[in-house]
Amino acid sequence: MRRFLPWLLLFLPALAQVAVEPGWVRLVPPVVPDTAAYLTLANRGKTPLRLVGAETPVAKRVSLHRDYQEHRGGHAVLGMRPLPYVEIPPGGRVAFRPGGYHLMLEGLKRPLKAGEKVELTLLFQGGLRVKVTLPVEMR
Ligand SMILES: [Cu+2]
Repeated sequence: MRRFLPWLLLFLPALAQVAVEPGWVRLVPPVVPDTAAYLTLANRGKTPLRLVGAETPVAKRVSLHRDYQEHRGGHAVLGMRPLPYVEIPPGGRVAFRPGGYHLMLEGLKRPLKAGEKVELTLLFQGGLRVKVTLPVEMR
């Protein structure tokens, strides 16, 4: 136990800084290789928090994306752009939801099933890793 103590002291302040509120992963048809995960991140600390990426055992890659809508020649164009990071200000919260930020699970290794739980490890600047489990839902 004693040898774990320095590790705990190092990471507890950071762990206490981030609060993850429940989210979900979108159920997609088996032929679709990518899907999106949504959740809300709250920063309880006094310094900005940057989400820089994520990992999951069910996909080859996870990217940070933001949906956008533009008007071009009278047409509404929908798309999404990759982001290098998402910053949560001190005392603030950022919701990942359809039409805004999402975590793109790219290259699913197998089709996901409704109701199954997907493990996601959130990677923050500075090396903090936070593991979350999100249900797959049809919405
Ligand atoms: Cu995306």
